[in-house]
Amino acid sequence: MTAQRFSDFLNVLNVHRERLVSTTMAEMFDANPDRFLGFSLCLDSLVFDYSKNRIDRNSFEALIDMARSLEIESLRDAMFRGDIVNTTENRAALHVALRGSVSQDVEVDGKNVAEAIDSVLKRMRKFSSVVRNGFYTVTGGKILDVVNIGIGGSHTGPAMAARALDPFCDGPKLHFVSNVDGADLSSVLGSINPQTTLFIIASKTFTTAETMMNANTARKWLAENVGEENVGKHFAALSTNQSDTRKFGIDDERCFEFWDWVGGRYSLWSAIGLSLMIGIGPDRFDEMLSGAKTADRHFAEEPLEKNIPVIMALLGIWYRNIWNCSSHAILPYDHRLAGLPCWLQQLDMESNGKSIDRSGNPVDYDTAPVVFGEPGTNGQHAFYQLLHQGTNFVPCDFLLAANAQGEMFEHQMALAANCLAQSEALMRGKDEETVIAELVAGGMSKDQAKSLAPHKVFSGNRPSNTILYERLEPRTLGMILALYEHKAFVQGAIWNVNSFDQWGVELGKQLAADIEPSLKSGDDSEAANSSTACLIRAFAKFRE
Ligand code: G6Q
Repeated sequence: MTAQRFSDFLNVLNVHRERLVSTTMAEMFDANPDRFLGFSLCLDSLVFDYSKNRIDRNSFEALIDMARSLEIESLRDAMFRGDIVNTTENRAALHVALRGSVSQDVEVDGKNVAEAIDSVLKRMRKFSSVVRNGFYTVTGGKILDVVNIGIGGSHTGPAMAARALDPFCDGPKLHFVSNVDGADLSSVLGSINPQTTLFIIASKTFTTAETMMNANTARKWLAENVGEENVGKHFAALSTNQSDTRKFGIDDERCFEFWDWVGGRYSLWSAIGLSLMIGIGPDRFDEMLSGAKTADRHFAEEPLEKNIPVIMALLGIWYRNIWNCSSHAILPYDHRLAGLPCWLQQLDMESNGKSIDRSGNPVDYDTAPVVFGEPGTNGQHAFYQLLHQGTNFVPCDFLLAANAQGEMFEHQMALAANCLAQSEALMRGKDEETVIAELVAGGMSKDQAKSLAPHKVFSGNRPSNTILYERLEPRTLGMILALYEHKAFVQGAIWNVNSFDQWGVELGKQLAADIEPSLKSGDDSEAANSSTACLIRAFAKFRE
């Protein structure tokens, strides 16, 4: 029997769409007042409400059947076993091992994974404690500022988590520099004292152009300020490439290793988390790992129909492939999660923004949607117009903490009310009759009300998930992030793409290396076309 493919299920799912297309979610709630109970799950201190989706029991079961037929469970088990799931790079994807979620005997290249992780974690704990306690001294004494220099996966995770866990950051002040745009580095350099700063160069390869340029500039700046002989102690490195970290002048004792089986965008849990660990302390970092482990266990053990990341993934696929939604909004009503949409953008779009399947053939269906978002309520005053009245609906994830850290009661109630109101408004909408009645009650003539009404109608029936959690603590953050990682995994497995490579970022890098000399010299003769040539010329002119 030939293996089943995702496209084999599209017809079945489309039949469910046809059946549901004229049924509203509001009608489904009316027909089943207990709908929430049937379409929600709890994990630890987190509630996942997916009842405001355009599904009924039959379509939900069809999605689950599809996941089961496409052997999601065995693909998941292969990842947890350390099989080569990243086939184009011939690597395992063992980020789950970083939170202790794989068996103790998993080996890669003859080396025990759990032992390797444990030994680096121990060194990270020791180093971060010494830095936090002020026992690691540099030119000006103890470390007061830590600057993480990295980009992509070596930046987004720790920067997002440091912001999310800011109330727990009781160590040196954390800064993050990623962009090759000098504005990024210079604004940080302008705010720190070189004598009391530790730079952490976070780069798996230690060859990434932006990171190395920022690292070299920081090194020069330090040498000018503390003397070349003192520079070394102001640096630590997080990398798989120890020969280059040595060449840069960083002692092995301050080089924290990770491995090629940790993908960049999955690396927060590895040595890449060192800056965060210095900020929040090793115990809280452990709590974050333990939250992620709880999500791992849930993903690995719960049946598909009770499995939060599986359901998140299937709903995403339902909207992407059956309802043609090309975007997905991440709406944290938790200001500290402001970096989450950006982190998820990379996670989803780099993992699953692919059009070639795992066997090298073009896919004949859509894959990852565009992910975007802003913290509530800021987004409400910007792009929610489109969410409520745009021509296509955008599936949304709302995230809400019941308790805020350092809470201001009135603010928290207003924030939470807005969050619940938005998902309700998206679902319920407002019909023309109601709009007219409201306008007339407000003193408008019936004719005026009728002509204005179409602009004020909300079609409603727009789906969303809500993730409600007790409080944004390290453990909760770990759980939320790992749930989303597994969601991306399941989507990639169903779309049959390799979620762990990112060849799509290479071409631009190659061309930048070709173009940079022309920009420096102002000679456009090598430019590939008239657009690039003229832009090089105009650029040179503006710089005269
Ligand atoms: C993520 C990608 C990418 C990577 C950066 C930084 O999954 O691989 O975002 O993290 O390009 O790479 P280095 O850590 O090697 O500098």
